[in-house]
Amino acid sequence: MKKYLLFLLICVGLISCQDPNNTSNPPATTTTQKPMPKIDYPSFDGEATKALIQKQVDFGPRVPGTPTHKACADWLEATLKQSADKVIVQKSEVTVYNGKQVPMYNIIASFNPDNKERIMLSAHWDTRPFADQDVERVNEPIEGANDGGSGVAVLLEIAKMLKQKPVKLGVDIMLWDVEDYGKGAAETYCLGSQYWSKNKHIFNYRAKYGILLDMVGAKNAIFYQEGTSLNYAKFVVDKVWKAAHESGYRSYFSFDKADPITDDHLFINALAGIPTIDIIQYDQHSPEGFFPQWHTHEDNMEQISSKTLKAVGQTLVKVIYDEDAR
Ligand code: AHN
Ligand code: ZN
Repeated sequence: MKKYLLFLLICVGLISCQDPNNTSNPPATTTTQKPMPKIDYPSFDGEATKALIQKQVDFGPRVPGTPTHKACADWLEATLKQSADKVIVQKSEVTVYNGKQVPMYNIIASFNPDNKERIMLSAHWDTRPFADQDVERVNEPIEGANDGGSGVAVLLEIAKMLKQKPVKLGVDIMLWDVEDYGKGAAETYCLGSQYWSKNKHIFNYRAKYGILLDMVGAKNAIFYQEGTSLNYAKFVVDKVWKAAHESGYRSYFSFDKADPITDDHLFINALAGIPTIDIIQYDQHSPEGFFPQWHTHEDNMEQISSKTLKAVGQTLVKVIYDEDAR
């Protein structure tokens, strides 16, 4: 019995010697690195984020050119004005796949607008005018809880957080319009981000990198490292996946690769030259490619998980506050 007690005491002694904050005797390999400041990361609220998706869905479909689209644009602008230092709504008209002209509102909320060190966080806020992956009512608009609502909600919650716990870093939250009015050619998608990439809201706008969110709210989502992101911005993929794993969300962020896709980040990379990745539920081996209810009337609140939203939001929190501490 005494032997066991002695053994236990030795164990406790050894463990207590491994103090991670022990600076009196640092290992030789870390002596040249500057000490990492201890950061108090705010906790990201997945439930509040889910409520922000519900709020968008309650407007009805956010199809460009409809009254519900305009109503939601006004709400997004007003909501972001409560947190951001400056909100710019970039207004124009764009021509969709069938030649029809529709109004476009890109909504851009800036924190620390005078800081030249900036990062860009974005998502599309419009929803698809048709349900072309469904078996019924294929010509009616979808609710777009995940495809449209989820990325926006995460960014609205991030905006609230940046107001509560400010950073010195410049952060731009950009909500793209007319992403999902495409049919056929890839260039018929992402009209809002294409417009911005050719007509920045600020002359000579630059950001170190960008992170796009698309379909980030479904239950059991897995985010693979998507090919376009790897082709243009591998260092951002590495940074974000590392942050996810260090935040405890390795089960959501897989190191496996997925084929390149067309999304807003492609045009931001190719036209604006800002290295940008897409966090998106995409797997070319799955039957639908995207989440199972993609472009159907089942893209509704039932598919949304506050846990998935939390995994994505908390990962962004780590990226933002680490970047600010650099
Ligand atoms: C295409 O379907 C060409 N790209 C996927 C982009 C997308 C659609 N994101 C949301 N809906
Ligand atoms: Zn879509």
